[in-house]
Amino acid sequence: MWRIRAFEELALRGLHEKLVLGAIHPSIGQEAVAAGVCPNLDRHDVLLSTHRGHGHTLAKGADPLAMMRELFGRAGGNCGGKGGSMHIADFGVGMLGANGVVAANIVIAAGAAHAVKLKRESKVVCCIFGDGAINRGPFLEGLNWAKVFGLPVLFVCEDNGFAATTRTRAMTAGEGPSARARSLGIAAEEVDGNDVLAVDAAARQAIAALRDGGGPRFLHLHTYRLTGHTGADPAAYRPKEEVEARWKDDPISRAAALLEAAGHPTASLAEARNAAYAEMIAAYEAARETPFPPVDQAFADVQDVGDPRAEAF
Ligand SMILES: Cc1ncc(C[n+]2csc(CCOP(=O)(O)OP(=O)(O)O)c2C)c(N)n1
Ligand SMILES: [Mg+2]
Repeated sequence: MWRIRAFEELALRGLHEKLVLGAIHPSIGQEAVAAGVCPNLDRHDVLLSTHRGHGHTLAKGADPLAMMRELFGRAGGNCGGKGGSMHIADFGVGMLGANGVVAANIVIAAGAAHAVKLKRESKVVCCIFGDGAINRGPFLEGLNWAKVFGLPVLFVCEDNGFAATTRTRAMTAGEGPSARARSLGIAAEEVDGNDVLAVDAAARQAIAALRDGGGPRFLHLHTYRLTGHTGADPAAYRPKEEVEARWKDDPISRAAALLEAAGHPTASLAEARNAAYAEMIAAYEAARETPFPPVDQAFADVQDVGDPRAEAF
């Protein structure tokens, strides 16, 4: 969680210093979701993420330097510096992609899991999406498909209470994410998403059930976005007091308190924090010094459609 927090604080610094090209969506306050879910996946398991995907991607094992280069549009970024924050993919660690289209990753996850089934592979697929995504059509399509074909997908609803500037509750009919999953016969569990141990336990159990061939599972994790929707959003649509109160529920402080209560030395917690910041500061500085991709590579790898001029007619 410290590594994710440090990466995103550095990414925000990069935004303010105009090093980041495009928008970034920080997950500060939501780190227990990434850290609780993703380490339960093996390297070859598949992960699908959202526009708010830095934490998920890091926790799946992606290289922070490649990610920082991607945010800065530099050569050596995960996608050659051409995707940016919302399109980071790293197939080497099973990270199939962040996604700027809300809910699109849900149907892609169903497709990836169907491929796993057809090829008789042992992988599982994990799809993390926001609470806003459950109000788009692909949510129903993806869950229905996964259930009908008994596919190994863990659907994780990372519920931070907001869809951009809107409180999701006000836009959601019925009982919400878990109830919708259960209505399709998918086993669903609701967990405090700021309690990293609870998330870890629920994810471990659900993933074990997937590996046993039990079909899709659903986790509804309650958390809170402590920053604005994007790095540039002052979040004026919610009272300052609400955010201040939520800082008291910061998942990192909570985990640190648990560790200290269990007798873990405070000094070693500080060491872990310092190591995380040192790693991410080094990534930031190295990315800043990395050249942009060469101009003659501008269109390489951008779209795999053969030659559109020849094929259009
Ligand atoms: C199909 C689509 N509609 C609208 C948007 C604009 N948009 C970007 S993020 C977002 C809110 C998503 O909320 P949620 O799924 O809860 O994710 P969160 O931002 O809270 O992590 C919206 C509406 C989009 N990217 N894609
Ligand atoms: Mg949300």
